[in-house]
Amino acid sequence: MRALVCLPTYNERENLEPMVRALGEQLDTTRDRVLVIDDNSPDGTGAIADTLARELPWVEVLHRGGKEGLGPAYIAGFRHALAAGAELVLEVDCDFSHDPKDVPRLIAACAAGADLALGSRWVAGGGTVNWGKGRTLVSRGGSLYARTILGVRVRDLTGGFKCFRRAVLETIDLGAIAAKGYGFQIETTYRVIRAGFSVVEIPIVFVDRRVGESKMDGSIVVEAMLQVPALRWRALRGRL
Ligand SMILES: Nc1nc2c(ncn2[C@@H]2O[C@H](COP(=O)(O)OP(=O)(O)OP(=O)(O)O)[C@@H](O)[C@H]2O)c(=O)[nH]1
Ligand SMILES: [Mg+2]
Repeated sequence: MRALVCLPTYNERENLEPMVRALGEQLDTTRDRVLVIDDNSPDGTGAIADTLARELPWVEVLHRGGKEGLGPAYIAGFRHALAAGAELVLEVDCDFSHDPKDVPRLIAACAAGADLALGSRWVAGGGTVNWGKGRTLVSRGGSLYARTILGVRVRDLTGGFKCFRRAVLETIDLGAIAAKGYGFQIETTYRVIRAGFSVVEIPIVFVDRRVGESKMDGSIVVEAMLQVPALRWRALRGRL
């Protein structure tokens, strides 16, 4: 298998089918796969995923017991991807904020040598559409805060559109990652940099979700803010 796309879902019934089909158009479905990771969505997203998996041989579903947050869902997806032999492992949101048409650009960056390719809003050519001042401030400010405290050059640390080479996920200690929300994205990228892998940022335009509800809340922002200095502290003490 070349690439496995991890697609975490929680109440994405309107988005899931169009998203999976749009991904199928961008992937080489003879050697790439999509893994839906559903946390027992009350709106029946899991059953829609099962129907898609019956129709499309390149779609798989991982059902989890209940909503545990994005971090644990992705870690379960990463473990599945490694066990299944994927060379590249991607993270993509199911709400069309990440354009499926950008997936080949992330894959190409890894094929060209990057260990981790990040879809980035905050490099030249990247950006956001339909974002209010508050949301822009949280995202830009969050990345600036994290990048300053951690001392890294990456500009978009909180994004969740990524492509990892498998060696990266085999090397970092997945079991040690505790963060669940944005903090999960910051922590994985920081661990990858600390482990000496190369990270490239690929400009993307991030579009606000059109359908369904956001699962973001203030507690996710607070978790990430507290976790950044803790990460740096652990790294300075040689424990990361
Ligand atoms: N399996 C699983 N998926 C989740 C969980 N929380 C969010 N997701 C999915 O993760 C992706 C990103 O979540 P969003 O709610 O869009 O969060 P966000 O992109 O930070 O916020 P928005 O700006 O509102 O889009 C979506 O595909 C969600 O369905 C969770 O606890 N478990
Ligand atoms: Mg979203």
